Amino acid sequence: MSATSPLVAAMRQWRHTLSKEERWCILIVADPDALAAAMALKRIMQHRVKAVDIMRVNEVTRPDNLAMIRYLHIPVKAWQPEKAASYDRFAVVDSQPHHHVSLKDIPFSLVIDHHPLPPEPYEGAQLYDVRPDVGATSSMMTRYLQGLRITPAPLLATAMLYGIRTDTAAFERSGGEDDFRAYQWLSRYADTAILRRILRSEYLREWLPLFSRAFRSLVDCRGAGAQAWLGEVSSSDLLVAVADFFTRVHGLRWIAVSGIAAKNTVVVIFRGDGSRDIGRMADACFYDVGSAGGHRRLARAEFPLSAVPEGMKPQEFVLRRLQTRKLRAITARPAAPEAGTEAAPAEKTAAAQAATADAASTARPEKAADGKSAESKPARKTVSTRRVREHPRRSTPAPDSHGGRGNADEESEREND
Ligand SMILES: [Mn+2]
Repeated sequence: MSATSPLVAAMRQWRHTLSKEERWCILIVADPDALAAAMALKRIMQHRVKAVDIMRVNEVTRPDNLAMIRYLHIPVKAWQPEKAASYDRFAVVDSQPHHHVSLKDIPFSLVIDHHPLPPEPYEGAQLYDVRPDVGATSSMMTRYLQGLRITPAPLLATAMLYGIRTDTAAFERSGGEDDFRAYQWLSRYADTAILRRILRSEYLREWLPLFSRAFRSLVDCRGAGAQAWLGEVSSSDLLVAVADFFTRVHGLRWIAVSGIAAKNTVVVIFRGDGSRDIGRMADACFYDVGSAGGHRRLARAEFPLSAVPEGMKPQEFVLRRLQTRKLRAITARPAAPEAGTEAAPAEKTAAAQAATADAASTARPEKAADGKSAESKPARKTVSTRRVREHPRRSTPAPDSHGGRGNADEESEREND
């Protein structure tokens, strides 16, 4: 209590300066934490100003975030810079002015955030609270609500709970005492049925035909595994969403979901239960045609469509390799006598990073440690006559991290912060 009391005092003081004449705009880079923090700030300002609008400077496309806005009735609108003149004052939460081009030149009166401090101090804000040691801005806002003796309504409490949950990956990735206590307190007021509904909003309606393709094409592979072919997809994220779905099927030890993503590239997304090293399997199946690798439970391979022999369908090519390839020895291979302990670090790195990025969209992201350690090793050229490409393709990381989280939309940049 005492540790944050000066902050609460500052907030109280700031609240006294609010004027009924002023129209406020809260700008956010929309993700669950930002949306929740904006709702909380709006609640704190309620009845003390003429109007408060919440505006987002990015698009929202993730199904769970769309569900959050919809079920919690969050009044967020797209920011239109030409309307800036209709506001007297601006606030930003869960971001700082230097984070986004649309925020850069706006004179903010209030900044509350938990991302790292800016390179140069921000001048001009009446209330400035940036604490990188906190797991979520929603946790900071919870402390303010408590200090101001505001009991959050169920929808606000649910939003903040979801904000904390998302930013900390349910306390698996980050989150300290402040976040934990905030979470406990908010839980008393939140609507758990709505929270569950949001958590379960993993798919968009327009993705359903892909699932139908996945079920129709599903074939068993090497005993307890399976593969599904989705054909052309607009983004490899969709392959990730479908592959993640299959991890819920008990008895399926691993799944490979593949399709043709942009630019004639075949992408194979692997998910496993950990009973076998799926990263090594991805490597074994596709190392010689593109980039392939990952971790024990997550992996990814990418190769150009041109690597598929003439007269063979890409799905046959993928299946044949999945069924017949043997794992490569982890120790030195004849073609590369200087080999370290890992096979083909260069390829592994790109694919492992991509696999890690994919994982950001799942509830339990794997650590990036493997990818990083591979990165630190010198890249070794693989001598192979079958190689199509000398250099591993850098696959685009999946946008969805809540944090982490796809960047055509809100998550793309920061979903996982
Ligand atoms: Mn945040």
